[in-house]
Amino acid sequence: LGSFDWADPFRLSQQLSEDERMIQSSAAAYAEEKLAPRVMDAFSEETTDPEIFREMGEMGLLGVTLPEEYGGLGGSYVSYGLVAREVERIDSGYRSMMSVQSSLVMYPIYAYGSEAQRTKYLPKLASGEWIGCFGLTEPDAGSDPAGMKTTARKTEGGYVLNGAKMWISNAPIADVFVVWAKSDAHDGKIRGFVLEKGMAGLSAPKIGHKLSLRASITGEIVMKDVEVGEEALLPDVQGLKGPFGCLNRARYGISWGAMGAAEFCWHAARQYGLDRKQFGKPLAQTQLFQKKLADMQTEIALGLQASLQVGRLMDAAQAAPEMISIVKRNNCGKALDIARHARDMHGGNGISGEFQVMRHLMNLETVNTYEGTHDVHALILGRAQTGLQAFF
Ligand code: TGC
Ligand code: FAD
Repeated sequence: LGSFDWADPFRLSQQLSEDERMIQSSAAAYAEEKLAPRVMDAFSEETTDPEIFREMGEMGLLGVTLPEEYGGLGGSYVSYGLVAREVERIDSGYRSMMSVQSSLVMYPIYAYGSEAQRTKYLPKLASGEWIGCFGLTEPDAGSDPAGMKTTARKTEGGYVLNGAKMWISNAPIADVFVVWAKSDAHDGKIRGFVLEKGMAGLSAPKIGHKLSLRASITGEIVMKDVEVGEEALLPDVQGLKGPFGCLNRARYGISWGAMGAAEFCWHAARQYGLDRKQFGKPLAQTQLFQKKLADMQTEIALGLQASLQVGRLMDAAQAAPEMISIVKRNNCGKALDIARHARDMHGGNGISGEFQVMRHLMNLETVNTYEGTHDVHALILGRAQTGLQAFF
């Protein structure tokens, strides 16, 4: 019979390649050495250090799956997931910064862009010299992005964009803006455009007073008659499948990331229960405490295995979006429950920033909502098994 490692019940690490283990351990070392010491102040003061993009770029953590010729690592989707897990073990906001840059900005430029767009943008985004953001959501179009109002009007030499995007990660510090708009030149179909900081009529005010994801800056994107040339259009995609192709990748990464945050909370609760005595014995020696730890261990072990399998299928080009909905929905929902229990298991200390579990809990409220809410993914899965759409 084999031995049991309580922290890695199904021996996930044995299921990884040598390259994947190396990427994971360098992401873990970076996150522990550079991100962990900053996060408490960044969260409490609601500040985002743009230098983090440069550091992540130097470590090869931006665009992990893209080819080396564009600054990527040529790594597997499993590697990308492992990076998300290690970064989010520290903070969901830091993982957001990384995953928006990699999956929502670099990926569409790589997959849908011209060669000129790839060579202009990808190396600088991979190094973190440029910061990117992705504008899909609008004040009146969140779960239903088809209802967007942003327009691209054809002119002689290009397009004029008008509209507003809401809740956009990285926007106030972004150099590169991938935005989605309905184009009159393409029968009102949704098209992607790459805008740059400093364009006349383009602004990105910060959204303040967030109670979640405070270490990751969020903003609006306001476009008032922003004139762009033909070269700003992403030529190779039209319709909602453009933004969704990016979201598939980001949602998959989030499924790993949320498990990283959950693992932090689980380990913290376990340690707290071993250290803290009440009624003459460690809290960890009570049945209720152990039941909660067993539930956490089980959900995390199952969630990680599921993400690993979806990642392997992505690497084999066999993953379906519905598989990604299962792991995004399950892992975010379970991570939120785990963080809530870990907060409770820390008693009064659980509300202190020092113990960090409540920060994860607050962050996971966003992670459960963005990239398709928990319920929206249920409707995607309901449609896939009944053939009946229940969105409207
Ligand atoms: P529907 O009719 O289902 O589809 C319209 C077209 O899109 C295609 N499509 C997909 N293609 C690739 N991958 C997917 N996952 C796809 N899902 C749909 C579909 O084939 C169709 O193509 P075509 O060629 O036939 O036109 O569209 P619908 O309007 O009924 O959509 C409903 C719904 C709910 C599934 C969808 O709109 C949805 O998923 N809503 C959630 C919106 C969302 O996730 N927003 C995320 C914004 S970005 C963000 O949150 C970033 S935070 C990142 C961070 O900080 O980490
Ligand atoms: P709504 O769509 O209004 O949903 C409100 C509630 O109604 C939810 O509970 C939802 O599940 C429910 N609901 C909606 N439709 C149905 C239905 N048909 N049936 C039953 N229930 C339904 N977007 C970007 O484009 N880029 C980003 O970088 C980005 N970053 C973000 C960062 C943060 C911190 C946050 C909070 C959000 C970010 N988002 C981003 C936006 C995010 O994707 C949306 O908030 C999310 O898609 C939900 O849209 P909404 O907020 O408009 O909520």
